[in-house]
Amino acid sequence: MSDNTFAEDIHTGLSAPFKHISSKYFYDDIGSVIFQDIMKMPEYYPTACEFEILSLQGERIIDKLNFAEPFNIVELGAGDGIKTRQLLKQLVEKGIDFSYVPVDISRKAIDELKTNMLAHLPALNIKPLTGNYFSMIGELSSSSTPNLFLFLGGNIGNYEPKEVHDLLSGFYRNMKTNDKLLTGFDLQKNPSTIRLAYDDPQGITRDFNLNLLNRINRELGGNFNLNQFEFYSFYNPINGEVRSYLVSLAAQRVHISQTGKNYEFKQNELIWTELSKKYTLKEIERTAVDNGFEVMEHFLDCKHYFTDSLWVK
Ligand code: AVJ
Repeated sequence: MSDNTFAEDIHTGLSAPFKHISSKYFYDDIGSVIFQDIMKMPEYYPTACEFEILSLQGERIIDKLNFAEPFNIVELGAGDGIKTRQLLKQLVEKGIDFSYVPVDISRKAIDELKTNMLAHLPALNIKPLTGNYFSMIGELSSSSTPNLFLFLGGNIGNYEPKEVHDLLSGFYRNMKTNDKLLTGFDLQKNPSTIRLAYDDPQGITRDFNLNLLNRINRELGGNFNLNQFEFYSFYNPINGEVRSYLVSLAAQRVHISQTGKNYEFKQNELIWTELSKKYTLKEIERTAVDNGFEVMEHFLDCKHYFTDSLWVK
């Protein structure tokens, strides 16, 4: 991603009637470290839930695929790979013939992941790919080797309904018949549990959000005063949406040298930073069918907080 795109997106988002910054910009080097801290918080349950699912039910997931060997496990947006490693470990130990194919746009991320995976699983057959999800899926599907595509971590929760459709129908179009897709969805649950996960008492999630303004200051020559902004997040149990914001504490003007523009904030004006949608199993099933897939099975953690949902084309 070039700095240019970042500057353009920030300019567009801060010029809109309802200001917004895409949550994809959370993950610079500093934001990625803060996200690691979020995943370690007791309030942030999704990581532990998906870790449990992949550790305890890996074998059931693989049995359900009914794939002839060799096959590929293709991970779209692999992150640090710790959860996926739980699944892969079980396959390696059983001597199953498969390749692990992590796909990411960042070459650096994928190189680090490879080193890390091999340190823990030296016998793993790993074939990293860099590039765009759709073209990589298309390329992999042109061979007769069966593919399990992984889209884990509940990243789908950050997408608006239209974006969910574009993403999943794009996956579908590029997959071949009988290939499988395993997607992580965070489930609706006690609203207080969700609220705490996205507005923790230590303020780690607040810092994660404020880092967006810091990043603009660092990379685009902005002059945001971080003391003049506050974090606000709320969960709406009626539609399952967590929406997160930065609130301008005063009427203020911010200059960004890379865009060459000033941005005016009214007192209490919001910058929307993230959607984290929580699903019901019914909604997941409708989402699958609307995009051409058939649901094979939901793999839930013991608290029923999270599901890795297995679909087939
Ligand atoms: C990485 C998108 C799964 O929405 O739960 C964590 C990011 N945001 N706390 C999520 C996040 C605030 C996270 N995902």
